[in-house]
Amino acid sequence: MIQKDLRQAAEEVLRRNDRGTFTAPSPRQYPHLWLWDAGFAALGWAALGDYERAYREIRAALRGQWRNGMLPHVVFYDWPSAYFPGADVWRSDLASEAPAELPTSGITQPPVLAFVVEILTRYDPDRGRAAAFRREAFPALYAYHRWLHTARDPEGMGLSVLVHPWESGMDNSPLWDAALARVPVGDLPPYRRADAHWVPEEQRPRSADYDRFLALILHLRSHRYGESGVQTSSFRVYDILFNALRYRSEEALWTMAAELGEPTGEIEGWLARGRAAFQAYLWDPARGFFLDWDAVAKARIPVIAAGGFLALYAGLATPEQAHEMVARYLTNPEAFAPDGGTRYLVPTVSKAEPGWEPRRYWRGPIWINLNALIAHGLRRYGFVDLAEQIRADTFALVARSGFWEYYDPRTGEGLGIGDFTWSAALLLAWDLLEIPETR
Ligand code: 9WN
Repeated sequence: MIQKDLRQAAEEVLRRNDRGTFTAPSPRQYPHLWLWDAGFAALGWAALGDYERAYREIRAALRGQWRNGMLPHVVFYDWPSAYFPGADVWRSDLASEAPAELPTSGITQPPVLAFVVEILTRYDPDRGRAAAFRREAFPALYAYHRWLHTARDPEGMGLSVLVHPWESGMDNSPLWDAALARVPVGDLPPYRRADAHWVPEEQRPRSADYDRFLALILHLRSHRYGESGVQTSSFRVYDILFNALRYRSEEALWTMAAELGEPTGEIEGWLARGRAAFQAYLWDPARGFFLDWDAVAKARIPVIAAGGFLALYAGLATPEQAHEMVARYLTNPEAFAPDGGTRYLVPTVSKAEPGWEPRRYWRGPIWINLNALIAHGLRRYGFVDLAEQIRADTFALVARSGFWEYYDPRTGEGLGIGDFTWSAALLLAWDLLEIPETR
């Protein structure tokens, strides 16, 4: 149960960030629609009982869909703004597949929408409305996943490749350090970051990262966001978090297809290939952990990051693998567990990583979306007490500091931007993320 005052405070954040059509992750720092944020926001609205508003959030995300099926990571509602890189940098109008009237980015983000829609329509007490919304959203979700398996699986791996760190949602994770170092920066046009206006610079990515973020956009843009840009990108990785959420979404897509009387065969093929790929390419037996794969270096990325635990949320680890990951890393004070220095679960990166920085964005701090997904994954494998500890830590962080974008795992101090939408939404919707089989 969530305390009444926390619930009220979370609701206030959602209402303040509500722009009508969509919920801004933060009206100051991120004034447009972001793809996975929209999924989490929709869950928050549902937890408040406002399913109409939740469906409107999903519709707003789907309205940005490209004709090839891609769901862009930003839909520039309320453009212009001070956000960098804005619609004028992305120039989706150069791509023939982009929506004509609505500027968007040209890359995607973790595919959460299909499982979010399945959850929303499972809990909506108005069964007629739920069935109608499933029917409405299904074709767009299906087209998106087909794109993830075609345009984004050029090597036939059974996994989707990412061509920009922003597609992972974990922008400057140490996971990307080596791969980003190889990205040629070339002659960049002069630009001004807007992200360090509201947030101290030392909590954000470094300038060298931003140069590469921009260089990668300009590369993809010069290919009009077509497949040739994907194939020639100097940054190509297969990420656990992204592909685990894709798998979880495809399970949900399968459930919805079966109920709607749609064919399920293609989805079953996606699931089988995804499951096999996790074992064939991503499990590292020596380290006892799932590791990302760098398609340019043709090697595993030897960084232990919290995203690895999302294999549990998707049910993609064997029970033995789950036990090894938990014993060697999650409950190990030298890796993720509290050690006196850190006091809360789950830092984004193992403390043993040389790239660990407890206050800088995706390099160490705690994020509430990862905590919620990790906790429900642990429940799926029977680690009920550990799941409860993560839940208690997360609620303690919010009770101590409020709804921040991320938190210092040593002190619990809130970092990044305040009144952050998904931190509020997922506190409300924590239980909605539960995997049906673990109930
Ligand atoms: C770039 C909106 C987004 C989140 C990402 C987070 C951050 C953007 C940025 O904010 O990324 O997409 O400008 O830093 O890393 O996960 O979706 O909240």
